[in-house]
Amino acid sequence: MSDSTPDTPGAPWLILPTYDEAENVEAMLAAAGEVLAEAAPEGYRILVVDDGSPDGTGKIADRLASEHDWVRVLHRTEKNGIGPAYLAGFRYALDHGAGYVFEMDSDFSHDPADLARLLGAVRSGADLALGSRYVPGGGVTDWGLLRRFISEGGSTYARLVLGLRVRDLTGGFKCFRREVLEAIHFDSVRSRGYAFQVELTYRAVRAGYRVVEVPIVFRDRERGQSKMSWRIAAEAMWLVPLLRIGRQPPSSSPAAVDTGAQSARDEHTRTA
Ligand SMILES: Nc1nc2c(ncn2[C@@H]2O[C@H](COP(=O)(O)OP(=O)(O)OP(=O)(O)O)[C@@H](O)[C@H]2O)c(=O)[nH]1
Ligand SMILES: [Mg+2]
Repeated sequence: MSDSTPDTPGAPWLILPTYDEAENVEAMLAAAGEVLAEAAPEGYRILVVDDGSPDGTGKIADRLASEHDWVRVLHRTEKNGIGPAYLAGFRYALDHGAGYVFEMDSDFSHDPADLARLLGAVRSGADLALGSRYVPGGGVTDWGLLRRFISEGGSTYARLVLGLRVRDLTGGFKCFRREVLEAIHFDSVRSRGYAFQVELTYRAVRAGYRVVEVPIVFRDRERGQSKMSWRIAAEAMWLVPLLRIGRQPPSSSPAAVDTGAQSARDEHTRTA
């Protein structure tokens, strides 16, 4: 592994959680690496966080890390949910000087080309840019009615319960400015699945950070197995109201809050 290569302070780090993504991981790294090389020529890193995938995803990632100095791998011993995997990845990236941190699925549901637009939104003033399916210009392809209902219904439910104006709360394609993650107490984050995405965005808004939605089109995975389950959806149902009643550390600095659902293309800014 090329851990010896110094990390550029302030660089963007993309965290890719993987569980049984042997069919996707190499192409994913190549595609995302190409986009980041252009968007951040001064330096970038991609960190694969693998939970001991039985299909050998971690070994493929290790080989890629030995070939490219911008690839890093964090191995965890057991499948523990996407939330804990991301938190471990965030910690690693912050410890290595990341200035921006991305979340993205490793199954091509999120288009790596959109990394550039998310980074652009944060560089031009957002604290957290969300890839959003539910603002004009965004959407989903390939989904049946039931899956649409669960996703959009879940976002609407969380939006109403939490009193936010963000349209896509359950999506997992994001770019954080470093400071946003530093303000979140990782130890007190309890959710693992979709609720994890809701919880992080909620905390960012509560802490006074500016959240912007960038339209994206979400595609179904073509390779590998889905890990979405009813248990993950059910977790979101009961955890979201708990977030609202404040069983978490209070936000630190209530600055000007922009909770407005907004596409990066919109010129105007709505403030709460
Ligand atoms: N490290 C780690 N990664 C996970 C875990 N669960 C899911 N992932 C990864 O997180 C990303 C999103 O998970 P998906 O399986 O695509 O789940 P989903 O997006 O909810 O479901 P589909 O889109 O239907 O496939 C993928 O890159 C997975 O490999 C986990 O427990 N640990
Ligand atoms: Mg997926």
